[in-house]
Amino acid sequence: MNALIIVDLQNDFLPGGALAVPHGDELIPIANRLQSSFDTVVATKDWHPRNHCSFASQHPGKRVGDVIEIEGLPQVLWPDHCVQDTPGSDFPASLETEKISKVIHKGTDPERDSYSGFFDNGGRHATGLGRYLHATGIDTVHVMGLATDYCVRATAIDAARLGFKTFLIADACRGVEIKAGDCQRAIDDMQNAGVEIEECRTIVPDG
Ligand code: VGL
Ligand code: ZN
Repeated sequence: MNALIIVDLQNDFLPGGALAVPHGDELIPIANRLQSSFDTVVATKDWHPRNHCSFASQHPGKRVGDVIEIEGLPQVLWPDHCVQDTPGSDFPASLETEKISKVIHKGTDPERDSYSGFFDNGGRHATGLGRYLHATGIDTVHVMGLATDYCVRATAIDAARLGFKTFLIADACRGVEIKAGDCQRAIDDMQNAGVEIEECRTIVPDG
């Protein structure tokens, strides 16, 4: 059984949002079109408290884009984004959500970030996504969403590590690309972790 994992397709990551990913809005019709090809559709939401440690605003003297250390891990500082229960953390209104059977909220602990939909960045706390997919009989996952070089990368790598046959739907992702080449490096990292790369047309041939 296969599942589509839609990563962080939320207003704040779309053009006009607090942490806009270029062309992120192009993924809405793509997600709508892909969903009917899957047994199960799940989505992750970046879901931060107002005082989240990944926000530059919480670190006096630091700026967006600075990298600090949190619990021994490098942490990029972001603008405030995807604050729980704000419009920025909602799915866009035009995203079809009826088929989404589970929404996993991540990044909820103020003290640690969670790029992956499966675990926090230290790998210490599971979100419940792995357990849910196993309980649903899923052995294969296809990952799409935002952003290629952060949460998509981490989610796909963890899925492969957990033993799911894992595909990245490469043209159904968009990246932040702070540094030129970040998206390609992320794709290389995913491939090295055992993730297979595919494109939408292998799933919806005339889409
Ligand atoms: C993300 C940066 C900060 C993502 C989330 O969804 O890729 N990126 N929080
Ligand atoms: Zn975040």
